[in-house]
Amino acid sequence: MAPNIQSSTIEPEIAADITVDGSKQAKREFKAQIVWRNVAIMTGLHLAGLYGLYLCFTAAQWQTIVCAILLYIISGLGITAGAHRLWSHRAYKAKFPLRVVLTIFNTMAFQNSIYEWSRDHRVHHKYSETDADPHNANRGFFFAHCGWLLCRKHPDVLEKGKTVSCEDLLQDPLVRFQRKFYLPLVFVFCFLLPTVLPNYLWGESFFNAYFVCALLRYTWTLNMTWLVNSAAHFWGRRPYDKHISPAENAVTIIGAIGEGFHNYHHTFPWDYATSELGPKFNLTTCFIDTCAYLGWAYDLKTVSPQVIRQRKERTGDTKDKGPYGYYN
Ligand code: ST9
Ligand code: ZN
Ligand code: ZN
Repeated sequence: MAPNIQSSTIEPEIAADITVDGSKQAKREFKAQIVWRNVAIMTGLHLAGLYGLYLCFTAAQWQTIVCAILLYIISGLGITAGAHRLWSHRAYKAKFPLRVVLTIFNTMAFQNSIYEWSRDHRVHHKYSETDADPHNANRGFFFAHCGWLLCRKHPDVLEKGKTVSCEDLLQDPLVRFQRKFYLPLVFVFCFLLPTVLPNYLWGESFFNAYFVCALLRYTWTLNMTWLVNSAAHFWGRRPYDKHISPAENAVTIIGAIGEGFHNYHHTFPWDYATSELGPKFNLTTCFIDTCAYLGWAYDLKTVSPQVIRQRKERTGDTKDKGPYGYYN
């Protein structure tokens, strides 16, 4: 988002390189710069989300709560089936009507434009757990979760990010349109409609609808997404590649509607199902399968069971059978 923002410098981090003679030499000094505007907005948003949760138990109608849950799933699909599996990884192809639906769902999620989200995500996969990874988990749980959105990016992200091609994204007119009119579209789909529809359809107050269906639902969906970068890069089994941090994480498998099979996903990022279990425990895969049945999604990419088995034998942690030891 807008780069002309107030920021301040915190603890310097020295990146050191080992030279040929073995001595350490300071290569470059990197000072993380906090963006206070983002800190203020995110703090306010989370406080408002908590107030929305309070309203769920005190004042909101049950239809409003059901609506918030549905909007969490819908906007979540805009990230998982849209920005992630379709646009970032090209794990399947989608016809125009499905891309329109996913663009609307994605805008409702307000997690940066499809272009920006996919660019950061491709860089995350290519330079995972290095300074060039926008949410480098080696900088700690909080940084990977949301700290990376509260400070300026490491110079390596910008520098090495240039090596990651994103031209294909801009060839999609919907991606270009969403990027061009991003903030007005976010206002309509993330905040206005979730506030107005509950009032129009079942007479909920604008106040309750705004705090529950817009702010609480948005905060919740953000955190379920962020957990994939934080929790699923720290905790869980690694049956496919024990040498990488991403793990099969049960909480995010459910909360991020199928995106928590993260050891599998980083090993086979092109698989549209993000898991060898197919649609099991994976609402997003069920959604894409349904779209494929309707003819809206096609060319679904998968990995053969033989390749998966060989990879598990070669690099997997043999103690780890997968989530809950479900498969081997
Ligand atoms: C949000 C995103 O929450 C969440 C993403 C999560 C990803 C999860 C992935 C896990 C797998 C999928 C699981 C899905 C599960 C879903 C479950 C759902 C139920 N490469 O960024 P700027 C260059 S957003 C190459 O401003 P600063 C580029 O030239 C929340 N180049 O950097 C760019 O200019 P332009 C709401 C790059 O100034 C320029 O640098 N949004 C790259 O350091 C400046 O870029 C917010 O809170 C790159 N990767 O600012 C907004 N990146 O764009 C927060 C940058 O014109 N963001 N460049 O081409 C900001 O305010 C700022 O971005 C900043 C950094 C302060 C963080
Ligand atoms: Zn990851
Ligand atoms: Zn990915």
